[in-house]
Amino acid sequence: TQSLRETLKEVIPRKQEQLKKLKLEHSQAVVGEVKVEHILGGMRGLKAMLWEASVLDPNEGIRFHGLSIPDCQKVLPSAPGGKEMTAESMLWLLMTGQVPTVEQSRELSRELAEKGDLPAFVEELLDSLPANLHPMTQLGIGVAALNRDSKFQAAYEKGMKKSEYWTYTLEDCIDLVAKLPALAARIYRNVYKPGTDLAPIDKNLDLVGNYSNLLGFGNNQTLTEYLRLYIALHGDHEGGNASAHTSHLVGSTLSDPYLSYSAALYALAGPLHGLANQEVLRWQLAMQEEIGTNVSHDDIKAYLWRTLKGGQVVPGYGHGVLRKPDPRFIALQEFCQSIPELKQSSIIQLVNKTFEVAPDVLKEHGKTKNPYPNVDATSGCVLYHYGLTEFKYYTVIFGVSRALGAVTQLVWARALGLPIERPKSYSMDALEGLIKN
Ligand code: CMX
Repeated sequence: TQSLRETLKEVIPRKQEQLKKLKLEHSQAVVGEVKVEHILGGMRGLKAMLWEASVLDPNEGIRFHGLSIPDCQKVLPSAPGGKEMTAESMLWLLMTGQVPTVEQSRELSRELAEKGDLPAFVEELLDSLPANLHPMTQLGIGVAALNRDSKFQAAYEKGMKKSEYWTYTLEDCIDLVAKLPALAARIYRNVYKPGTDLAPIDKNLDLVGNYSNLLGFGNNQTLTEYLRLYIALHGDHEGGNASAHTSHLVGSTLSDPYLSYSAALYALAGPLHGLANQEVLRWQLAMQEEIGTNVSHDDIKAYLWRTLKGGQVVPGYGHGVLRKPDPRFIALQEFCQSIPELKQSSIIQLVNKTFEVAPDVLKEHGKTKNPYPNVDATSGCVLYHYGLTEFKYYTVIFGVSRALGAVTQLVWARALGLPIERPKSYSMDALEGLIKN
């Protein structure tokens, strides 16, 4: 059976050829235009990045190498005894464009588990951080510190060839993904369960199985399966979103994967991006507290208007690219509907009811280009239902997941020899000058 490295060695030359041909034959082809609205509007919709693993369609949502979420749910291997796709199956698909066999996916699980322990100095560093430092800040610190052992950086210092960049990058990326559960779980323990023991990493478990175990939820199979689905689904969302783009930008300077992904985490930590899942729960719980559990559609409508009239955004709704309900939201909702206990949960019912009302209210409000829910509208509720109630921690789980896509692109960017990013900027005066000419 072919390993991940062997598969990549086969796939990469084909992609390198494809890039060569694109450069040679189509360098001057026009695929869009740059308008002032792009420069003033956060570059929304501007076609300006190469990103291999996934492409986001405004109506259909995300496709990973052409596979939709339901496709992935059908074909990607699950963990022993489970049904949901595993993080390593998704990682394999993102990296290679191929669906791994069960054996390949299990082998990758084993490698990740074997590399999962943290260096002692990183454990000590995390243990020294104050419990009131946001868990996302801690995660970024931990990930950056792992770069002491960067194989890419060490090889760069020795003077490796450009053609070898991707191999060392890949080793760092695998090490980084392997260590995320221990890192993220140690932060959870330190902040919320001080003094308790952390389980050792089980070499026979998949990445998320171990993560759930380390968090202290290993006995809850439903939550573990939910986490597998959640982490696979959040893995990649093409390249322009703030976290993926940050990792790509920093990586383009040949900073190693640890520094690149640490930077990405701080983009994910913003309330308009990954922090939204923490905000959704805070907002839904405040709604529950204000109007009770047995709420009517009219109650929710009134609450939504109070949020909007207060000048706030409705968290979990809207998107920079999507123009329909997020298929990741749908997949997580379907998971909830398939488990009777979750179907009965008051917080999950409230999320559902909000979904029945919010799009019309947002349409009437008339600002957002997308009045539908994104994945964050529901992702925290199952965690909350099963007792993972510390919602400041939720973005950390997103952070464990988003590494899958970010590290994939780091490997591809080095394999394809992509250059340092350096777009052109203008002052308003200079822009006015451009417009006049
Ligand atoms: N509630 C209220 N107003 C909203 C809104 C929402 N959920 N979503 C967008 N708008 C407003 C914007 O603030 C903007 O208002 P101004 O013109 O006053 O600045 C206007 O509608 C147009 O915005 P847009 O083009 O539709 O959306 P953007 O591409 O600028 O922003 C996003 C996208 C996600 C930041 C925005 O929809 C938002 O703030 N949503 C709530 C936060 C959220 O759920 N974020 C998570 C996104 C998924 C993720 O990255 O994890």
